[in-house]
Amino acid sequence: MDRPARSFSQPLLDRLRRARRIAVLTGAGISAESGIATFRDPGGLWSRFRPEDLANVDAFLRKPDLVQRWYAERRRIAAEAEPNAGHRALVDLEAMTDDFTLITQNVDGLHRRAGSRNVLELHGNINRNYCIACRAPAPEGFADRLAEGAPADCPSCGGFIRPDVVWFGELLPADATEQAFAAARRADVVLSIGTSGVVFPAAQIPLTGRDHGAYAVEINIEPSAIAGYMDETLIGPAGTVLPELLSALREQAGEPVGE
Ligand code: BJW
Ligand code: ZN
Repeated sequence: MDRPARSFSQPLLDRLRRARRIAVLTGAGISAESGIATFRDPGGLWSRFRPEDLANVDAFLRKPDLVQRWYAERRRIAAEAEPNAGHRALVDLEAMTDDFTLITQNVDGLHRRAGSRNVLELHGNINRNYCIACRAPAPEGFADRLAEGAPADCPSCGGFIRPDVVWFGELLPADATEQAFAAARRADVVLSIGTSGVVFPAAQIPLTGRDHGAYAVEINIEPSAIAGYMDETLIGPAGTVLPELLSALREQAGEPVGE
């Protein structure tokens, strides 16, 4: 027998239906159902690798080949993955909203592949690489050459090529960060989806939204570090909860909200 549909609170449905401006922060959890490992969950990337060994510039300078191989493997996994129902529900939500900003910490590119348009990538994208010496973008096909064991140095200056991602202690891209906080400040509703909420400044984005009057909602399989600051936490996989939320919204569409 089918499971009864989840019911959502009336304040949540009303605030979403009325919302002209929505800001969404996503983390690794939204891609989990596409088969991409999260960082901090059991069996996640950091149960096998310590962040300090791979996700900072010193580790890279010590062992560029090891770090590049780790990213090449993750690039392959991301390329083979498909966006899931959670990514797709956010595409639908964007189409229903005048001013919609999707802020992601993910580097896998799945939101854009799903069809989301206004996407801000706070921590970069593993499909891009650049030279740490001359900052030139790596040539097309660099990743394939790397996977074949070819030299992975910059063709212009011989410098190390690194993935275009943000490691600990590095600044986030200024434009994207500014736009993300601005979107949170003007949002009527802010969603925080599939993130542990422990990495800053990203974790501050939903909190900023709430401080500026947005209705703040978390979607996660368990309460995150910032759950206590949210108006609601919806417990469940994003690939299930988001489509259910969209269906509930559509069901209510056309009914008076009593504004
Ligand atoms: C599901 C699900 C399903 C599972 N459905 N949900 C002390 C206090 C405050 C800040 C700092 C501090 N000391 C240092 C800092 C700053 C530091 C920081 O925040 N550190 C904290 C960890 C302590 N931040 C930085 O360094 C940032 N830069 C910065 O601050 O610049 C200024 C500065 C400059 C110089 C010196 C000091 C400051 C940069 C942060 C860069 C983060 N980079 C990484 C790696 C990116 C590249 C790569 O991918 O390899 O970004 S780290 C990693 O964490 C990655 C992620 O984007 C990020 C967040 O992780 P996320 O997405 O939340 O994943 P998980 O695994 O943690 O959580 C998954 C969640 O999904 C869980 O909650 C699950 O329950 C859930 N889930 N399945 C729904 N199906
Ligand atoms: Zn170079």
